[in-house]
Amino acid sequence: MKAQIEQTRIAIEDFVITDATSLEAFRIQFIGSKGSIKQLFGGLKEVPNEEKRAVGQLLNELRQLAEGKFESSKDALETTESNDSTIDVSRPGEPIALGARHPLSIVRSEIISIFERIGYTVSEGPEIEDDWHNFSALNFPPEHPARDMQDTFFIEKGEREMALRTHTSSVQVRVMESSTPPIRTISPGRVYRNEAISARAHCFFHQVEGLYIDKNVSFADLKQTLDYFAKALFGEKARIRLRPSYFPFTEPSAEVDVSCTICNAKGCNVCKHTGWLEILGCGMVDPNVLKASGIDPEVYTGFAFGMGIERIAQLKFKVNDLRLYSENDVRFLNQFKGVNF
Ligand code: 2NM
Repeated sequence: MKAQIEQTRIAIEDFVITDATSLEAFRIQFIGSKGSIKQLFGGLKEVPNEEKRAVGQLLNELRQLAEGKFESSKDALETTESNDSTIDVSRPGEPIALGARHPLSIVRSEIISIFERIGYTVSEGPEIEDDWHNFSALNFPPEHPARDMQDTFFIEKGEREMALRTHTSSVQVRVMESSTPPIRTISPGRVYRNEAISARAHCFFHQVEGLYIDKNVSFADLKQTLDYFAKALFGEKARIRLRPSYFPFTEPSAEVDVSCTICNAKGCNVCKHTGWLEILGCGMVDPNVLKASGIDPEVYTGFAFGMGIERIAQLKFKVNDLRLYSENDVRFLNQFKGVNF
């Protein structure tokens, strides 16, 4: 009996199962109701009483061996079968929902690309600034209203008082301090103002400011640059006009309007029947600003300009509420699917 059990054990181990047919043959030969294990169990009654216990245990182990081999072979066959026959590789995939770029990102990329074409680099700086880079170096007098708590978010940072930058001109101060002219750079970035949130104002928005410093840079260079920019952004038909203005960091200063692209300057709701849309501020960098950053105003001159990305995006995409830019409502964002820059 023990010899028969041993033979069967070897036969089980040597049996090669490669497919469903050999699996079934294995089951019939060893596990089935007429299989060899059943027969061996049948012979148990012939075994002398004092050996029954030991032989019974050997038979149980034999059955476990056969059943274990059967189950694991069956599992292995099922996974290989599904690998090579149940997956239809020609079936079309499930569509993946595509996102859209944010309108402010689209417009920022477009503005950067327009200025990169005429040799401007992109510079970035910290959003938490000191008084020097945000105000003093930019010729803001100590009592200027922008330095008021009502207009600027101030932060205690250790011993020093810091502020959330109110414009990216602070980045340009850092560029002027750390390099020598010629300088041609734009600084896109987020800026903060202490304002109540409404359709027309937000406590943060996005700017691109530009700076060009070299020998003999003139106001005419500024006008040509802005004319090129307006035509590149709004189309060849766009024209610009400059109105005198005031900024602490430029002298003279101007505000720039572009001819209304919506009504072709004929007059509509968006341009309030003026035919013109305000898009940016600019001017010749004040000699005090150059001096503060270590650039000699007797040798160099420069121009600077600044614009709000929200404002440009509003004109390009007819967005009528500033809050839409930061609410992340997918019904708003999905409208920019496929709009590329
Ligand atoms: C504006 C308008 C006019 C400006 C000035 C400077 C700097 F750093 F050179 F002084 N950067 N940007 C500037 C000038 C910004 O935004 C409406």
